[in-house]
Formats: sequence, C-alpha cells, structure tokens
Amino acid sequence: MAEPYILITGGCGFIGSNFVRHMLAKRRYRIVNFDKLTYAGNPENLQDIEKDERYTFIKGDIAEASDAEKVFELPIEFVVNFAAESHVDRSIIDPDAFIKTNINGTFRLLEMARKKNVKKFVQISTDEVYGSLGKEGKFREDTPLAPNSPYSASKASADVLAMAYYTTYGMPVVITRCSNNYGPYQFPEKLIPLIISNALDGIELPVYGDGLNIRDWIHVADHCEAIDVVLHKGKEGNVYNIGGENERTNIEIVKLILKVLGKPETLIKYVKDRPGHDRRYAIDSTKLRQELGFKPHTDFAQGMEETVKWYVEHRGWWERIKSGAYLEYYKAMYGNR
Ligand code: NAD
Ligand code: TDX
Repeated sequence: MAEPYILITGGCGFIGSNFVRHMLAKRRYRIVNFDKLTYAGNPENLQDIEKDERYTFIKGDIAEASDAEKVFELPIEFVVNFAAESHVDRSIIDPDAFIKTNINGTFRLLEMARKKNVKKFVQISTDEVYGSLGKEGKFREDTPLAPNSPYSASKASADVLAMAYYTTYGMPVVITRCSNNYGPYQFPEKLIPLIISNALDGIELPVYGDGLNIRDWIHVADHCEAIDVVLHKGKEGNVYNIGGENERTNIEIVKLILKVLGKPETLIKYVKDRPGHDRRYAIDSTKLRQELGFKPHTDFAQGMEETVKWYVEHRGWWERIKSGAYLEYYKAMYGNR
C-alpha cells in the first residue's frame, strides 16, 4: 500500500526540520514540506534528506490561498502546522507578519483541510498562550488563555480558531502546547543559540532584566516524539501540554553554557527588560503522560552539552545566518540597549 501524504508546514525551521527528519526515520509517510522560507526558514537544515524519494519541498505561503490550494492538489491526509512567526522580540517590534501567518495562515490551512476531509490536523501551539505564572503552579490544558505578547496572542487566536473547526465542522483537530525547545538548528536569535554563538565569538551576552525569568526547557527531539504520539494517538478536539519538567532561570542557562564552553562570566551583560516579559512558564504534562503514555527522556545536562557541541561543530551554519539580513535586526534590537 502506498504511504499516506502528510503535510508539514514550516519544515525548514528549527522544530519543523527536526520533525521532518524524525518522521522520515521512524514512520512510513510521504512528506510534503510547505515553507515560505522567511528569514527563519533555512533549506540547509534539511540538506541531508532533501533527495529522499519520500520527501517533497514546496515553497509557498500558508496565508496565500493560491499557494495553499496548489499544495492540497496532492492527496494530503494529515497536517502538522509548524509554520509561524515564532520570535517574541520581533513580534514586539513589528507584529504584522505574526497576524498574517499565525492567524490568517492557520485559517487558510484549516479551510483547505476541511474541504479535503483530512484525517488529522495537528496545530503546533505554545505554552505562551497561557500567559505568565507567579512562583507557584503550572499550566494545565484547562488554564485560561491569557497571552501577553503579539506573538502569543496570535498563537492563542489560531488555537481558538482551530478548536472552532472541531466544534462546528467536526474536524479532527488536536492542539499541542509545548514549552521552550533547545537543540540543533535553532535560529540564533533565540536565547540558547544566541548565547552559545556570542560566547564563541567572545562578544557580550545580553540578559534581559534581572535574568531570573524562568522557562521550562525540553529537547527538540523529545518534542518531536511527543508530536508523533499526539498525531497517532491524540483524541480529536483535545489539547495536550508538552513540557520538559525542567525549570531554569535564564541566568542559570547562560552560566551553564559558559561553563561548558570554558568562557568567562564577564561576557554577561544585563540589558533593559523585554516589554511585557512573562516571568515564569511551567508545564503540567500529566495528561500526555497518563492518557498517551509519553514522557521526555533527554537528560538536561547531557542534552545541553550535546547542543553546545553541535553549535561548536556547525559554526559555518550559524555564521552564514548571522552575517546576513539578521545583522540589521540585531542592530535594531540590541543597538540601544
Ligand atoms: P522557526 O521560526 O524556527 O521556523 C518557522 C518556519 O515557518 C520557518 O521555516 C519559516 O520559513 C516558516 N514560515 C513562516 N511563515 C510562513 C508562512 N507564512 N508560510 C509558510 N511557512 C512559513 O520556528 P520554530 O521555533 O521551529 O517553531 C515552530 C512552531 O513551534 C511554531 O508554530 C512555534 O509557535 C511553535 N513552538 C516553538 C517553540 C520553541 O521553543 N521554539 C516552543 C513551543 C512552540
Ligand atoms: O537575548 C536574549 N536575552 C534574554 O535574556 C534573548 C533572545 C532572550 N532572553 C530571555 C527572554 C526569555 O525569558 O530568555 C528567555 C527565552 O527567550 P526566547 O529564546 O526569545 O524564548 P521565549 O520568549 O521564551 O519564547 C520561546 O518559547 C516559546 C520561543 O521563541 C517561542 O516560539 C515559543 O512559543
């Protein structure tokens, strides 16, 4: 029997490229990667598998009806929607693309998927839709949505739209809400690859505010496995939180990276805080563990050591990114801080 078609949007980004590789290795699907190749989409992330006969790349915008229609001419049976503008700081400077891609784009995909009667639509969301926690408590799937940034508000909008397609049309939608990912191929605007690459270049390490904001870190390989489990076993109309059970302050992360690299803490520079900066994220992933039997297995210390090593060994990968248009953004973001 021919393998079913799965549409993976945003497959040239950080998590999407890790997921494409995971699915080719572990499952029998024909993979269609639909990606606009924004500044964050890098075909180099999938160079090793691009010739695989089960893999097809289509360049296009999920928010453009004509692009989406072209993709859905293929007999797509499953959709996993990673495509998004994903960086909170960029959403604060210029939210426009976040609304277009994260809201209009998800709407366009839901419409196409509805017309084509797909068997499962997995919307990749984020823990940021729940807002910010104080010292106590964790986000559960029934925690009310309270997003604080244009990024998280656009992701929350996409979530409620996707759920409306389940309620109204009976579309087989599932939503995942994961905490902060780390691992190979993360764009060096995000905390961990930014700190590693700056430290390797011997330049300042910008830490926002007091550095005591907390994130719950999960290795991208564990996130990909969890999505695989939700795709195959998740119940329609359900949300699944995915977390690393691994809360760390930002300053702890920065100091850990410096230790692994053997670089001095004098590189650390405390800078002006991010506006609306969420203080703490923590995920309660009991539902995923108890109902679908999944829990992450990467040990944080080991995962971080391997990740730092990956960026050391793939210097060319991030140097090519950092020398391009990214520099202009970098100046706008950090120039006056
Ligand atoms: P990323 O920024 O690295 O990659 C996004 C990808 O989407 C890029 O390849 C980009 O070209 C593509 N894209 C953007 N706009 C598009 C459009 N209009 N049409 C088609 N493709 C488009 O992002 P990431 O960190 O890999 O995140 C992937 C998904 O996971 C996002 O939906 C994000 O909200 C979610 N998420 C990320 C994290 C994290 O820690 N990185 C945590 C939880 C959830
Ligand atoms: O230079 C920096 N200095 C700094 O202190 C950067 C880039 C970040 N930070 C802080 C802000 C956050 O508290 O580090 C923490 C992590 O920041 P980001 O890497 O920008 O991630 P975050 O804002 O937590 O959002 C991430 O996790 C949830 C992803 O970018 C989102 O796509 C995902 O939904």
